[in-house]
Order: sequence, then C-alpha cells, then structure tokens
Amino acid sequence: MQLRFTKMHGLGNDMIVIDSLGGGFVPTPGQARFLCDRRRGVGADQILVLLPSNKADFIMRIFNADGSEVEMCGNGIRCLALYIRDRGLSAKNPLAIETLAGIIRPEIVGKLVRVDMGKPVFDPAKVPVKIRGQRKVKDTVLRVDDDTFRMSAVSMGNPHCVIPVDDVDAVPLSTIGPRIEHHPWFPKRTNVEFVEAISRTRLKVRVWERGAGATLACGTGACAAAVGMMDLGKAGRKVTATLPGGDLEIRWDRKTNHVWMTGPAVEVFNGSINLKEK
Ligand code: ZDR
Repeated sequence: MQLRFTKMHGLGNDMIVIDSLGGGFVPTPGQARFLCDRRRGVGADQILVLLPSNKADFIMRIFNADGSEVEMCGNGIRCLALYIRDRGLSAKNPLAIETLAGIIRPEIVGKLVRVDMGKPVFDPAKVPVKIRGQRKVKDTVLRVDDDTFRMSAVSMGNPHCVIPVDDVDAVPLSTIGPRIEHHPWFPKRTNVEFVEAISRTRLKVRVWERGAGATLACGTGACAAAVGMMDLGKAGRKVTATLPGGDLEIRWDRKTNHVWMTGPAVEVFNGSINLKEK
C-alpha cells in the first residue's frame, strides 16, 4: 500500500504525521519501526496518527521509533495543531486532542503553539516508579551499577526520571541513558532528563527518550524537567528550557496546578511510501 505522510518537527524532535481521519490506518509495531528507520524508511523519532474522536476534536496516537505506543508527546501535539490548522481540518483554537494521557489542549498563538499539558503526576504508582511508602519520589538516590544519581520521578502522561546535574554537557547520555531507561524501578521504562540550572529562569536539558534514544528535544521531558526543578526549589515557576534543538517556555501555574508549554512546530515535507504488511 502507498501511505501518504507529512514530515514535521518541534525543535528537531522529528515526527511522521499520518492522517487517518478517513481510513483509520494505524501502523503495526513493525511498520512503525520501518517508517522511523533513517536509512530504510522515512526517518523520525515518533509517529503521530490523527484519528476522529467522539470525546474531543481529534485523537492523537503516538508511536516511538522502536514501535512502542506512548501516552503523550509534547512536541508532537504542537505539530499536530499546526497540521490541523494548515489543512483547515478545524477552525477551533484551542483544540481538544484525546491522548492516552487524557485530553490535551494546544492553542496556536502567533507563530508558536501553547499547550495546556495538564497536571504533573507524582504518585509513584502512577508514574510508574516502583517505590512504595512515599507520596512522591523526590531527590531519591538511584543506583545504576557503580553510578549513583539523585532523581525525581514525574509523569506528564508518560514517565520521566529527572536528574539535576552541575554540568549537563559532561553527561555521557548515550551510555547512561539506556541503563536508566531500563532500570528495574521503572516497569514501563522511562524517559530520562539531565538538567542544569543556569539560573532560576533558565534550564539546560538533555533527554534520553524511552523508545527513541537521544533526541534534539522533548516536550514532555522539558515539562517534567522544569516541574522537577521547581519542586526541588531550584527554579521559579516560569522557565526557559534550552534543549539541544532550541528553547521551550514552561510555566507551572500555582492556582490550577497545570503545566503550560510554548514552542514552535514546523512542517518539512510531504510524501508517500510503499508500506508492506509487517
Ligand atoms: C519526548 C516526546 N518526544 C515529547 O516531545 O514529549 C514524547 C515521546 C514519547 C517518549 N519517548 C515516551 O514517553 O516514550
């Protein structure tokens, strides 16, 4: 079958958008891996599938490059909002998008997209992180072979392990990232954020993404990193998170407990690919 797609990115975190409003096509894990393959397929960190919803304006389903389905994607929902607006699929702004993490509301504001990412979740059973008897996992020692880290566990719909460090550039991300992703404390694996506080309003973040590896940016990761640092008192309630691919503005509202993320989304090209059953 010939599958039509749109390639987009948010700060270099790249996505294949599949419009399944008409046919309901959803890739198998094997097809998702093939599509995301940078040599044999299109190449992407994630796949976003746009589907009709009877609870919200649309459904967004998300697949990592390794074929696993995930609950939420912050950079992805900004891309999807732009895709919907540019194709005239809905004139609503903000939109209500159904995800496995609940209904998320992106709003196009000038050249950027601002997203109500909902409330961060600290309950260890819900992150999930296998530590019991604690209301939240905060500044907790995590042992990985001979290394120790102090981490906080936060869910932004998907699991995150936030680790404050003095020098984020010195972290050997590609060796330590996968060891934390697969650490037995995280039954659904985890995304991993190393965060350096440059000031109370600026964080430098590098992310090892569950199922996708080191990416140029991670929307939910930037939110989790900001919330983790704010919760530790290491940052104010509004920060700029600088990722390798660029900046996101993150605000954690005291009154509503909601996290807001603002950043860009870009459409790069459209194409079609010969997709085999897999
Ligand atoms: C990090 C992410 N790209 C985003 O922008 O929020 C989300 C992708 C999903 C992530 N790799 C996971 O939870 O497995």
